[in-house]
Amino acid sequence: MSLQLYAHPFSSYCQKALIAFYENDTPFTYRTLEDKSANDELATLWPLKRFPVLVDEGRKLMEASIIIEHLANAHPGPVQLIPATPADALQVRLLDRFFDNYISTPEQKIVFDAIRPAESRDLYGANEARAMLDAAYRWLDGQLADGREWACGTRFSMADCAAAPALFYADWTHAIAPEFANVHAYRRRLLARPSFARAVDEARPFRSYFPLGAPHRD
Ligand SMILES: N[C@@H](CCC(=O)N[C@@H](CS)C(=O)NCC(=O)O)C(=O)O
Repeated sequence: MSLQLYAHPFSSYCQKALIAFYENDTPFTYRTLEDKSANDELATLWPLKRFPVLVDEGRKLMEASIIIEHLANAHPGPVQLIPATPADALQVRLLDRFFDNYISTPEQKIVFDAIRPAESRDLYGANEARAMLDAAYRWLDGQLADGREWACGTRFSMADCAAAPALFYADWTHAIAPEFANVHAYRRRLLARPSFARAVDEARPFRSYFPLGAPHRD
């Protein structure tokens, strides 16, 4: 039985997992959540109804990072997204948490706040999220100042899978200030990586879904 990935092309966390599949040309069946049947199955598989979800021979794997770790363990390919050395793997997992918790989470907070009814908006929380993004951009810019190509050095890793869609949508939502030139350059490198370029292309037909209005650029 093939790997079944329940995912939507426009979802940032799905893109994070898809990058891992594309990096290693790992075959899978794409259960796109554009289809009602896949949506109905997802609700049964994972009552929290968050995606992506992977099913591998009946085993359910939720959370994009867990899916990537599972691929590395059970379906390894030539691109090793989790380093073999424990200390290096820990650094990758730290940066993976950074992109999820301090870039994607505040980015989604701003987007979800904007689509609430006006009387239920949380201006204080949205402003906190913007401040978190600015602090995260600044920290990341400092990390990248040593000229490293990818989040953890010379090798593309799970941290970059997390970074690519996180920075893509975060810049649309709360622009990365021009002063953070290292972050802008890193975002451009991520966009040029074939695995992420493919995910971005697959998501193009769905740009009208972006609640704040997608800009006319990547
Ligand atoms: N922590 C989860 C987050 C997954 C997540 O939030 N996915 C979004 C799409 S990017 C989702 O399921 N949204 C559906 C909803 O909010 O109802 C992960 O790392 O996979």
